[in-house]
Amino acid sequence: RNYRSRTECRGDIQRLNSSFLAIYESLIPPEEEKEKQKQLMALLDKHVTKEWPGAKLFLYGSCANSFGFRKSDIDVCLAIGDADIDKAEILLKLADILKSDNLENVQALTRARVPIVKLMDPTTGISCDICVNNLLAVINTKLLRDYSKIDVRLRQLAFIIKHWAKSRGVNETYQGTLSSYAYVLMCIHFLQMRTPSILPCLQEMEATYKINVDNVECCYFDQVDKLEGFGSRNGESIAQLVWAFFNYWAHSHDYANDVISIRSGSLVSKRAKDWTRRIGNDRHLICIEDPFEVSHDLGRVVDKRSIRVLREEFERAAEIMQYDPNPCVKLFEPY
Ligand code: 3AT
Ligand code: MG
Repeated sequence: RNYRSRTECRGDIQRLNSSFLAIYESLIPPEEEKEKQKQLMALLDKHVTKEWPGAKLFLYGSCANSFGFRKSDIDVCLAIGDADIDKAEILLKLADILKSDNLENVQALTRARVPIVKLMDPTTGISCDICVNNLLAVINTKLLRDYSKIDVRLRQLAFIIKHWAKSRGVNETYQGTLSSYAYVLMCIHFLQMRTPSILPCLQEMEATYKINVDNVECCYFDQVDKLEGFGSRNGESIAQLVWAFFNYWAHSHDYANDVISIRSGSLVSKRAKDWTRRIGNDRHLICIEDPFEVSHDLGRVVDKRSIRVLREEFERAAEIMQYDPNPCVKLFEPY
């Protein structure tokens, strides 16, 4: 096999656009789902503000960042002003309150990495995880949503990549592969790096949004409606981008030296971040910098075994995109 980066894409690539767009369309959640989410949020809000009058609930993750598929669970963050609270205590109390309402499978998981209350609402059929004071996730959700408004190709690409990752079993952090959040960051970075670029770097522009959360300064240009047409100098289609994305991660990315960074809109070196060696469980075999918690590598879940699985999957996908007469079947074949 030829492991070198291919610069020549197959000649009939444009023929594949309609299949990718059809897959994208089929995964978009219908409007009714938004209504049901609001209904459940209103119910939760009623209980929460009764017990903690100053508290607020925020949606975060895929139900709010615009990268969610239909029938997804929702992620909710309970923001209680006080930083010194005992999260476990709050979650146990919250679970008690919610059990008394018509909600099912209410459980407090206080020892999880991110402690949560889980529940299912039989009225809307929606399952939901509620965490406490995870405000950085609320802010990174807004950043992702803002990026998605600039050029529709981001949402299309990220849907295809997430769908591929879920089909191929490489979207499982507990098995050492990557989170959906990490895949979306990879897509944003990839579109920032096209020539001409399809996405700008919002954190390098004049900040119109500034907030300090957990001692992290989060600021970026969020007036994205002013950036309409930003990517229009680049005419690449979704099929070309999917091809190039897999080709990049299969054959061009320098895993030994580079960190992808949407914060800077470029690659940064592992050496500059001191991510060249294993520290504790952080091996840094594929490096994806969090846009706000910059010491945080989203690739840290990846180990010696799973990096091979991931790279083989990128290579398989690149191969299919280059040669398969009907890539949309093979690409998403269950593993
Ligand atoms: P699914 O559609 O549920 O697969 P998602 O967008 O909800 O995808 P995740 O389940 O990976 O994504 O994570 C939920 C949110 O939590 C997304 C992001 O706002 C936040 N998040 C996840 N992992 C991290 C992380 N390692 N650091 C900071 N924020 C994170
Ligand atoms: Mg989620």
